[in-house]
Amino acid sequence: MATSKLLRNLVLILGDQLSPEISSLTVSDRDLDLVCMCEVTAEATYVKHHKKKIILLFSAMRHFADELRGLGWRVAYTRLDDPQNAGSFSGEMDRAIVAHRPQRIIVTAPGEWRVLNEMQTWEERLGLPVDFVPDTRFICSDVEFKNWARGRKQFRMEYFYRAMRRKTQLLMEGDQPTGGVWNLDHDNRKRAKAGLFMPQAAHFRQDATTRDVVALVKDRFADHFGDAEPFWFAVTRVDAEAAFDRFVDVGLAQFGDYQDAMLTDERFLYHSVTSMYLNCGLLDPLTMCRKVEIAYRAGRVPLNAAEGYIRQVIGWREYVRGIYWLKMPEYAASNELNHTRELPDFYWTGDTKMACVAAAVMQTKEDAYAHHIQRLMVTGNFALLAGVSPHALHEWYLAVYADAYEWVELPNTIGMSQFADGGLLASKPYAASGAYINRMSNYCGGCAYRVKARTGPAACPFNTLYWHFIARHTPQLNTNPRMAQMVRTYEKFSEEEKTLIAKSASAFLATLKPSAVWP
Ligand code: FAD
Ligand code: DLZ
Ligand code: SF4
Repeated sequence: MATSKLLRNLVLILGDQLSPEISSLTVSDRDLDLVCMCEVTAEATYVKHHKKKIILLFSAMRHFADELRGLGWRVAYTRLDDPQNAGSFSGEMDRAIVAHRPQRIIVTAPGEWRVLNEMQTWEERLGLPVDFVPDTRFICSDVEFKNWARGRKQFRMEYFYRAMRRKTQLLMEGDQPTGGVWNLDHDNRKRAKAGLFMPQAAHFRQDATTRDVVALVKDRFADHFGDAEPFWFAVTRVDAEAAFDRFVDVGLAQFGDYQDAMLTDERFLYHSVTSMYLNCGLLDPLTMCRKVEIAYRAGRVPLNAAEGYIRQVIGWREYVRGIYWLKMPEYAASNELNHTRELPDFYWTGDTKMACVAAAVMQTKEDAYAHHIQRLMVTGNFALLAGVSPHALHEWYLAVYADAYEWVELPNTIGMSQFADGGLLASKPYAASGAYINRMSNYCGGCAYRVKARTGPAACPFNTLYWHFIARHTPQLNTNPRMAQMVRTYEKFSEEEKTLIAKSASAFLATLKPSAVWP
C-alpha cells in the first residue's frame, strides 16, 4: 500500500461517490494526492445488505478505481479479501496514515449521518486535519434547504419542487412552467393492462471483475438476504448511461401514464430502474433530467412523462435528502403513531397468501428492486395498517434494495410511508384498502383472499386492517383534512360491523410471525 512519489493529501472516495467530478477530486491534485478506496465489512453488514447491492458496489468501485487510474490518479484500493483489511473506514484510515503519512484527509461529505458521525472523530484520533467538501452532485445544498424550511410548520414537496424547477430552469418558459402547470400527477394514474408492450430493464453481462466479486460475495455474505445471481446490473458509467438512454428511448413516453400501476410478471413496467446507479454516482441527476427535457422538446415523449420524471428527481429525491439532513439524528426514532409490532417473517420469505405482498417480496429477493408503488402501497401500506415498528421496517428497506442509502430510504419510510414523523414530509398517511391495489394492479385476481370482502377469514387483509387502522387512530386522523372523511365513513358503520372488523383484524394479526432478521 506504500507510495513512492511524494504525497500531500489522502482523498477518500466512498462506495456511493463513484463520480469523476466528485468534489473531493475537484479540490485535489492528481500529481500530489492519493485516492483511497476500500471495501469494508462494516459497510456491508451494519444492516445485512442484499447480496446484489454489495456486488454492485464492489464491482462498480473496482471499475471506478480503474477509471481514475486511466485519468492519471494514483489509487490505493483495499479489497475485501486483502488479509490486511481492517474492516471499517476508520480502521482503513489508520492503516493509510501509517503507510502514506499524508498532511490531511479530504472527503466529500458522506451521505449518511452514521458515517459522518464516525468521520468527525478522525481529526482528534488521527491527529491530522480532515476536510469535508460539500457533495455538489445534489441540486439543493443543505444550507439552501435549511433556508427554504425556515419558518415553515409543515413542508410540502410541491413548493420545494417549484423552487428547484426555477433553479434548474428545467421545463420552464421564463419563470413559468412549460405547459402552464407545474405538476401533471393527476395524468399519471392509469392502470396497466397485461399485453401492453413492456420494455425490460437493461441487463448487462458480467465481466471478469464482476464474476470475481460475485464469487466473493456469495462466499462472505452467504447469510445475507437476496439472490446473488443472475446478476445483471450495470457496474460502469458507460453501461449505466446506456441503461438510462434506453429508458428514455423505450420507457419514458409511458412513464407518466403508468407510474402507479402494478402487474404480476411485469416487474419494471415503464420505470427507469436507475436509482441504484444514480445513488452510487454512476449517473448524474441533472444530466439525466436534461436528457429527459431534450426528449420532450424533440417531441419524443409527452409532457406528463417528462414532468413526472423530472419531479421525482429534482423534487422528491432532493426534498427527502433535505429533510434527512435537517432532522437527523432524532428523525430515525420518530414514531408518531406508536407502532411497535415486529416485522412479519414474510417480509423476508415472501411466504404469505397475500398475492401482492408475495410478488413484491419475491421480486425484491431476486432483483433487489421493486418500484415505488410496490414499496409505498404494498409493503409499506401493509406495515402501516398492521402497526409495524417504523424502525424495524426502515432496517428492512435499507437492507433489501440496491438503491438504499439512509438519506433517501429513511425519510421515504419514516415520513412518506409510515407517517411516523406526524406529517412533516407528507400531508396524509399513505394508507389504502385492497380496492386501491385492485384498481392499480392485477394481483387480486390470483389471490387467495377476496378483495371485495371487509371481514371474515377470506377477506382481503388490507381491507380489514384499513378500517382497523382508522378505528385505532381516529383522534390523529380526525384532525387531518385528507383523512377525516374516512373517519366519518367508519363512524357510520353499525356497531356490529365495527365489532366484526376488530375481531377479524385481531384474528389476522395473531397469525403474523415476527422475524426481525432474515431467517
Ligand atoms: P423511477 O420510477 O424510474 O423514478 C425515477 C427516479 O426518481 C428514481 O430513479 C429515483 O432516483 C427518483 N425517485 C422517485 N421517487 C423517489 C422518492 N420517493 N424519493 C427519492 N427519489 C425518488 N429510493 C431510493 O433511491 N432509495 C431508497 O432506499 C428508497 N427507499 C424507499 C422506501 C420506501 C418505503 C418508498 C415508498 C420509496 C423509496 N424510494 C427509494 C423511492 C422510490 O421507490 C425509488 O427511488 C424508485 O422505486 C427507484 O426505481 P426507479 O429507478 O425505477 O425509479
Ligand atoms: C453500501 C456500501 C457497502 C455495502 N460497502 C461499501 C464499502 O465496502 N466501501 C465503501 O466505501 N462504501 C460502501 N458502501 C457505501 C457506504 O455505505 C456509503 O458510502 C455510506 O453509507 C455513505 O453514504
Ligand atoms: Fe393484495 Fe388483498 Fe388483492 Fe390479495 S386481495 S392481492 S391481499 S389487495
